[in-house]
Amino acid sequence: MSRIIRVGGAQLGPLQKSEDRKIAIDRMISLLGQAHADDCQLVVFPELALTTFFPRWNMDDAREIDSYFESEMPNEATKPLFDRAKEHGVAISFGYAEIAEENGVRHHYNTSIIVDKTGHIVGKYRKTHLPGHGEFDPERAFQHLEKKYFEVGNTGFRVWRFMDGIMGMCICNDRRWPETYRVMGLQGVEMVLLGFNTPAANSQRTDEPPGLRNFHNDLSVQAGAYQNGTWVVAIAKAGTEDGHELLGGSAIVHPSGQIVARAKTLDDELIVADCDLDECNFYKETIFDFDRHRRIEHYGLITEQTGVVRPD
Ligand code: ING
Repeated sequence: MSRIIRVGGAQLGPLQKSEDRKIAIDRMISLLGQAHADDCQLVVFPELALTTFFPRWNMDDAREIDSYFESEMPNEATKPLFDRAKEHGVAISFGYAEIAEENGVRHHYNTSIIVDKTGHIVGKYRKTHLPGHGEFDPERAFQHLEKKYFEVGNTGFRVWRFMDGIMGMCICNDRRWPETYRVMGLQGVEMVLLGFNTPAANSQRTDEPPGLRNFHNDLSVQAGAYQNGTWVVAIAKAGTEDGHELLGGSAIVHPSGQIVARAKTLDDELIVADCDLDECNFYKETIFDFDRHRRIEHYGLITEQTGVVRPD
């Protein structure tokens, strides 16, 4: 038996600060059309797919900051994307900056959603691991102010029964933390959908060897896939935005940890793979049969302690 989903990874090239959402949506719809023509059933777009990666800019004006956020979804800008996906009968997932009103308080999250082929939002995830810093840092070659503009997500790492499998989401920096995948792995996840906007340079180590970021990107998603017996679909917004380069390297990773599809450019580019969810079973039933092999009596520090405590 097999449970094959043809997945399209819709990498986006750069979005300049001056380019509005319509440009992003038009390009997403074009990639969606390519995916539909290739019989994809699910299309995954990057983190913060609707705008430039604005955390690189130091802003203090609330209106300017909020101009990068969506206060409802779908909305006027994104409705064409929802409508076209429904027309094609294709499920989609994408990331955006979300303003959510909870108990009368407005919260700002780095969010991603899964939308089924009828246009209904079936899952929402809000980014847990916010990298970078919360205030302007003059020492850095460029800013990474996610801790300034976003709150830590309040959804946790959930999974959803979807398209005959179990799917989960994470966002960008989350992919570097093994806890991200393991919490979903403990819920039986078979495909993790994630988008990323990763600066190609290190703002704190300008002499970082070339290629190291690509290596860390692959290492993170391949390890997460293998160690939890799950597919991982990791899709970039790539290329140079207002002089700042973002990493490419979008990839679809098999539960074995092998990359089965990989973007070659730093532009809008569709990658496609037939992902058989039953390929997860061997790993979940043998080497990573958690119930048989894990020893939680020895893992206490992982949830009892946040930082490092060294021996005296
Ligand atoms: N971007 C980067 C990421 O985690 C980063 C930030 C890059 C942190 C490299 C550490 C090393 O891919 C986002 N948006 O999380």
